[in-house]
Amino acid sequence: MTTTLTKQSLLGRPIDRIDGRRKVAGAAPYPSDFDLPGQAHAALVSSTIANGRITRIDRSAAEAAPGVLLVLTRDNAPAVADPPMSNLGSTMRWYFRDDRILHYGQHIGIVVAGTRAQAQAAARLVEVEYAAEEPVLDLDDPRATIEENPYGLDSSRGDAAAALDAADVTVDSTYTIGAEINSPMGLFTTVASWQGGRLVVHDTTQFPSMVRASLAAMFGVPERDVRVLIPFLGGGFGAGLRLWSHTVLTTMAARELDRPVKLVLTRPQMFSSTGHRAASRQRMRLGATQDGRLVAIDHDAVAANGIGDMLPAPIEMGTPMAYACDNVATHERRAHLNIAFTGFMRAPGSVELHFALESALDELAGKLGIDPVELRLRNYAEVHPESGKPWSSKALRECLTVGADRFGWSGRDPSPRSTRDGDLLVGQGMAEASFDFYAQPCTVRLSVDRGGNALVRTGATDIGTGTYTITAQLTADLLGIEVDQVRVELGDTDLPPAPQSGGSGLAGALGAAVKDAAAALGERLARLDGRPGETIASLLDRHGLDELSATGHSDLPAAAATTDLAVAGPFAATFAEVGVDEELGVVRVRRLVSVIDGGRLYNEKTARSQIIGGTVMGIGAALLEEAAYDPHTGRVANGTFGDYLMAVNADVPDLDITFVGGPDAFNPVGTKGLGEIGIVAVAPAIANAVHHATGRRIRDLPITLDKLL
Ligand code: MCN
Ligand code: MOS
Repeated sequence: MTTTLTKQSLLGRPIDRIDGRRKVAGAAPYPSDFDLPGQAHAALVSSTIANGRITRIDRSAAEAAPGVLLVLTRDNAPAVADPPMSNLGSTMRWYFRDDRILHYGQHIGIVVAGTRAQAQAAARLVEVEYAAEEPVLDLDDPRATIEENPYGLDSSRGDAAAALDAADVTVDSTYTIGAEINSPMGLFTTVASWQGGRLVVHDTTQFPSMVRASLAAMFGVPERDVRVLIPFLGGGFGAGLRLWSHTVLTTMAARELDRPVKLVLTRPQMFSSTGHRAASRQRMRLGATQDGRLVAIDHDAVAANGIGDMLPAPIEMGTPMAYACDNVATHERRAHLNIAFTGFMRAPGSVELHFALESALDELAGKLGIDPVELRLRNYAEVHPESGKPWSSKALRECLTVGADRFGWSGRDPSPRSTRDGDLLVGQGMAEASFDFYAQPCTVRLSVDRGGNALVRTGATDIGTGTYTITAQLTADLLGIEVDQVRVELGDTDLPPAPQSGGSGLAGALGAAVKDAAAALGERLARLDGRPGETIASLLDRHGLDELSATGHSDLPAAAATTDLAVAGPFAATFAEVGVDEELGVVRVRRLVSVIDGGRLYNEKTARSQIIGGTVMGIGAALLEEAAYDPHTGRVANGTFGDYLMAVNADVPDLDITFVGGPDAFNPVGTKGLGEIGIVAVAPAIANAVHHATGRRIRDLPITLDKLL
């Protein structure tokens, strides 16, 4: 195409975020920043029991309270249709469908008033009577409804049972993880207004097209009459991948009142309204030969789910692909409990699997007397272990070797309790990880104008990952212009249809669509007979054209179905050093090295930020994060930022992050997802380091001090 090809590639360069200045100046509007003329404010009424039925609701005191405009409960709410299943396989269970209470904090009603304080005060005046039953909160509770093989992903190759029996050495361990709550900084917000039959919603979501489709179906309006806006999002970490009931209630209230309504969840409400990583228990059985060849993996997993809820976050999915092993069996179950509906939380399933698998491998390495890195290399899956196809890219070996080198792994004395630093026991552990990413079809519109500037538009959102920046960077690279000549518009479902920012899939899907658009535009420009080295601006100018546009599309799932490659996700190896104070049981992470294969990088800086963020979350998962349920009410008893502990700066050492690997052969831009892989190997690396330090194997996350005393 007719562009200047002399410049160096812009792709991969660590440029600053193009929206950075707006963000730090407070000029980037998050959902809670939107206020509409004439807007009223809403507050939720939530259940104070976790199991039972509503026997009576009395709205009268709330309705009589100052400033109250509307109180909606299931007694007076209009009927809505069920929402469709999203392409991530989840759907919302509409609470008002019946009088059942399924979990603590379930939304029972919405109160709308002139001010937020009035609405919140009145919400407390709604009287609710219940016929309460004891909640079922525990995975082991015999009253829990158990679903076998809920995703149809139970798998078997070879004969794992026979291979386990015949193995020289075996490990048989059970690992548990407590419930973890996605806790983005931005409180989830909905501002809904009906404008002449058309619904306009500012909503905290990672998946605007899904919210549009769901609200259209529920309220019986065509999709084109629903517009979802989310130009900036204050974090989601998966919480924004489902439609939640507060969005529906706010939309309903706005329609009933014919007035814009704004709802901002409170922090405690975030602990029961926007999903979480379900508690899980896994039994991992490994069999190996004396020289460290894996002959059997048997993986049994059970995870919690809400009652009547369906969320596909399978734990067993990555197990058969992890290592070259002839005999692998996986089984999964789902236990339906009186807990708030679960959601996706950064690397759902994969975090759980790798904690169990990588801890078990560490146990195996100890039994065999083989170095943990060497054990993984001996069982390296050179090709896809199930299909035998070559990977589209896999630099996991480099992750392991480069990581070991940077960490100084070879100097490690393998025996536990071998190293001290003053009062501390020092330990070093490692783990590897893989992750499947979910790119969905994406469409973009690309225009160039006579000034040589480009405009890229698509309905996806930027949840803090850098989508604006990498889109501008790729476009500039493809068109041979500067990054500041590209404007990017996102976060509006009136723009071309786009998938979720989730499943580490957006960058790949969007990039492929931009590349397609640039190629289409290139063809149109080529027909204008460019002169060698001529810029787009001059070409358009010479032909008296104001602008030229093209649409680009990507459908990576369709491409994956026909490729001869095994489409690989990203890979990682993490090495951790911890110091453990044995008298206090306190674990501190002293050093952490992660090496990542994310294929080709869009932007070395935003990519690194992704891995830093994932690593910090991983430290939280390893040592701090857990929702504690009150056994009688089912309430998350630590549902505030004071009580629910997450990793903060003081918990995080300097992080050493390196990228390895080259362009992926499947994705047209050569990239793989990066948003989730950073978390996956962190908790097992830390748990393995704690074992190396103390000789104690903690198989239950988080590793709180009571478990080490
Ligand atoms: N990137 C890159 N090179 C690649 C791939 C990605 O430079 N080869 C960088 C880009 O800056 C890109 C980002 O990584 O914008 C993430 O890309 P991708 O892996 O495709 O993930 P998505 O765009 O689909 O983002 C979702 C992902 C997920 S699933 C969770 S969970 C998560 C995450 O992103 N939640 C986040 N990172 C988050 N970061 C922030 N700030 N907030 C969240 O809520
Ligand atoms: Mo990520 S849990 O897929 O938003």
